[in-house]
Amino acid sequence: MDDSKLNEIVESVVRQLIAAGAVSGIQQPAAVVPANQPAPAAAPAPVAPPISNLQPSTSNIALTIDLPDPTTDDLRYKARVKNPSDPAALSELINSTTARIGVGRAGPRYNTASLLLFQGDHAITQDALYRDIDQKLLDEFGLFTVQTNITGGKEQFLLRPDLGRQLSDEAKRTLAEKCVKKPNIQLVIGDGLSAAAIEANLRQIFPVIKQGVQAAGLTLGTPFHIKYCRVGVMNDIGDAIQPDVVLLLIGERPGLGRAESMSVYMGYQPKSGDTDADRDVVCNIFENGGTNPLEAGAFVVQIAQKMRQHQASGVKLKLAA
Ligand code: B12
Repeated sequence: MDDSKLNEIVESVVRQLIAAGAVSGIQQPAAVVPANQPAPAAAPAPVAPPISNLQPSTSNIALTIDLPDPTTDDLRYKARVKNPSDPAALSELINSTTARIGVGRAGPRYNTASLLLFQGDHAITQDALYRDIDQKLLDEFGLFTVQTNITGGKEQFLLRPDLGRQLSDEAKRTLAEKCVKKPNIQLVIGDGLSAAAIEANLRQIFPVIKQGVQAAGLTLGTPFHIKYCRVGVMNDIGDAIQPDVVLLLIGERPGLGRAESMSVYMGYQPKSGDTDADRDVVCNIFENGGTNPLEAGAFVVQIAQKMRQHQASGVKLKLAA
């Protein structure tokens, strides 16, 4: 399609958006009035600027399209099937699940609302992945930070899971200096694949684990935070601190629009060479629909006690218990 045809289509869409009141903030210089039309005498009807004028970097025109946030519950779970034969049943179905159902279609394609929701949810996911855990939250719990062998930021973290499983030399020195050695339980907080997951759950789960460990008469090591953290780093933690049990709170890989899900990975005396077969996990920890963080806190302390009792974790614990 040539540019003039494309411009025509874009201009027609913008005209319709203006007529529908969905567009504001277009400041049109006189020059955008087509040359073959006489200049309007007064109160001109809005005329869509040529496509080149819609790019703020090349002109002083700012185009704002105000649409409601598609990720709010009201819009996310709105039935969009045209003329459903049983609207009440459709609503019930939609309310019974967080899955994307009853979204309707535009011919064989998604409708605009579904597309915008996908894009909004994708942005939530990206934010959770690329953001660091809020420093204020870490300070609230007195957590100091050490790093794995990732030196190239989140991009490298995503591309090199192997480096995210190794504590840096500096981290090992810091742990040697600051941490109580050989505690019964070592609690560690890692960003993993979602900072939002730690931010959503730490305030609830941390005190429950702390109290649960104390109530069981066990010692809790010095808790800390690992930046650029993968599950396998538990081995290096075990080598550095030699606890009975490591509890690693870590952000799970986010789903589309769901970034608050956290896991606790656990291992009995983890050490170099251990694999996931030596570990256990309590997953999908989040409020309203997942494993409640308060319950999860109590549950992981129980599992830790079981690990100590059987001196095993992972597959070995399943065989022993
Ligand atoms: C990605 C993923 C995988 C990937 C891991 C690959 C990778 N390198 O990332 C693959 C496809 C290999 C996988 C396999 C399995 N997985 Co898986 N996995 C997930 C998923 C979707 C995300 C995990 C995550 O975000 N981890 C956090 C990041 C930061 O960790 P990471 O260091 O990058 O990656 C490690 C962990 O993901 C870990 N891991 C992944 N799955 C499991 C399962 C168990 C039991 C353990 C101990 C560790 C583990 O393996 C990775 C390498 O160390 C979760 C869903 C969820 N809600 O958490 C399920 C999930 C954790 N997996 C699960 C299961 C059951 C398994 C399998 C046992 C399935 C099977 N029967 O073979 C295997 C065993 C895995 C193993 N490593 O030995 C369950 C665990 C349920 C439970 N409470 O026991 C979950 C919760 C899915 C579910 N809802 O059923 N998994």
